[in-house]
Amino acid sequence: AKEATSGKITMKRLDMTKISAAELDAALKRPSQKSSETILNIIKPIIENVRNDGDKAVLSYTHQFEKATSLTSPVLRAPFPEAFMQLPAETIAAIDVSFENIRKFHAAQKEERLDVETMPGVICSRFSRPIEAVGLYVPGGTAVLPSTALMLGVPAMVAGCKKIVLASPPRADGSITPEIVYVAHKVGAESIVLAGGAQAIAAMAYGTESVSKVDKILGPGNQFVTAAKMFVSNDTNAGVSIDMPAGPSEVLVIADKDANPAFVASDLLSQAEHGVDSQVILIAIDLNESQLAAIEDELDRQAKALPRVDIVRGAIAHSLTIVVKTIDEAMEISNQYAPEHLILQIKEADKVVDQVMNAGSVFIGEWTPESVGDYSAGVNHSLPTYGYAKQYSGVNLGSFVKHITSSNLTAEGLRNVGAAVMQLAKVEELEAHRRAVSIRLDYMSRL
Ligand code: HSO
Ligand code: ZN
Repeated sequence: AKEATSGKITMKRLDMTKISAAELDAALKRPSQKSSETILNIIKPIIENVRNDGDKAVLSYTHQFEKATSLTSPVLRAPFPEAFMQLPAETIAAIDVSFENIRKFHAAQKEERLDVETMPGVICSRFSRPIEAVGLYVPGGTAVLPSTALMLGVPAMVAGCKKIVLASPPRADGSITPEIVYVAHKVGAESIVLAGGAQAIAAMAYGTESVSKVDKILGPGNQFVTAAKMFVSNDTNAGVSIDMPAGPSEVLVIADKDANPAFVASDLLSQAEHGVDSQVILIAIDLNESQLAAIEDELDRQAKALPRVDIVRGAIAHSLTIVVKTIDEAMEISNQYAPEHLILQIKEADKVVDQVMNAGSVFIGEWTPESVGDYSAGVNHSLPTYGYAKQYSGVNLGSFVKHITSSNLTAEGLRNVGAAVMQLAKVEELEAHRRAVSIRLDYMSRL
C-alpha cells in the first residue's frame, strides 16, 4: 500500500481501559519482517560466491549494488591517507569528544580477574582475553553512520582486539565517508572493507585474498546483513560468532503529566526518522484529552518541519500511543515490549529504573534525549531490538572478550574434592575419569 504523503502525522491511540490483554498483545507485535526464507534464498548464493571467488566476487557485487564501478580493490588498508579523512574542525571535535566518553565508559567495564577458593586448596579463577580479530559492520543506506563506527570500534580498541576490520558500503565514486575513515584511524583499524550487505559479511567470515578473516562480526544492518550474520555464524566452516540478531530501530517513551509535550514529541521523532520500518511507542500515564492532544499536535508540527518527514510518516503509520492509569501499568507494558530504547519522561524517573526488567538502554528524565546516547554520552547505541532485549545485552566491552576459567589444586585440595569427583565418575560409569583422581590419591598415600 502506498503511504500517505499529506494529512496529520499521528499515531494510533489505544486506551488500556478499553482493550483486552489479547488486543494489547497484538498491538505490541513488531511490524512483520520479510520471511527469513525469502531472504535466505537471496543471500545464500552471494555468500557462496564470495567464499569461492573471494575478492573478485566482492568487487563485482560492489560494482553492481553500490555502483562503485571504479573500485579495483575491495579493501582500504591502514595507514589511511590523510586526504581520505579531511573534515571540518567541528566534526573532528565532536568525534573526539564522543570517542573519549565512549572510551571512558567502556574502559570502566574491564573486569578484574576472579580467584575463588571453593574448598581449601581448590582454586577456581576466571580471566578474560580479547577476541583476536573482529569485523565491524557499519551500514550505509539512507544515512551515514560514523557514530556506529565509534560504538563498535572504541570498545574493540579498549578490549585490546589485535585486528579490527571495518566494513561499510562505499559511495558510488568508490570512496568511504571521511568521518568513518577518521574513526577507523582513531581506533587503530587494520582495514576497511569497501562492501556492504551479505557480501561484506561473507568476506569477513571466510576471508578473501585481501579481506582478513575475523573471529566475530558485530554491527547493525538491514535484513540481508542480519540474515548473512546468522548464516555464517551457523556455518562451522566459517568459525565466526556474531553479536545479536538485529531488527529495525525502536523507542518506547513513558510520559506523565509533568512531561513537556515538545520534548516527548522530539524523542519519538528522533527514532522515527531512522527508517520507515522503525517503531515508536508512547505510553501516557493518566493524561487527559487536552494533554494528549498537546503531544499529538507537537508531533505533527515538528514532524512536518523535518527533512526526513517522508520516512517519519512511514514509521509513525505503525506506531502507537497507549494510555494507562499508573506507572506500574506502564512498566509492565514496557517490560513486555522490551524496547531497544526506553525513555522515562516522568517525575522522579530515576526511582522507576528498578522496575525496568527488559530494555536495551534507558534514558532517564527530561534532560536526557536518546540522541545523547546515540552519539556522545558514552553508552553504546548498538542495542537489542525486536524484543531481543529480553535475552540479549547491547554491545559492551564484554562483546569483545571471552572468559577463560582455570582450576589450580594443591594436594590438599585434591584430597578434599576427590571423593565427590570419584563418586560422580562412578555414577556416569566413566572409569578413566575416576582413576585420574584415584591414581593421584594412591600416589600421595604412598609418600
Ligand atoms: N538510534 C540508533 C543509533 C543511531 N542514531 C545512529 C543515530 N545514529 C540505534 O537504534
Ligand atoms: Zn538514533
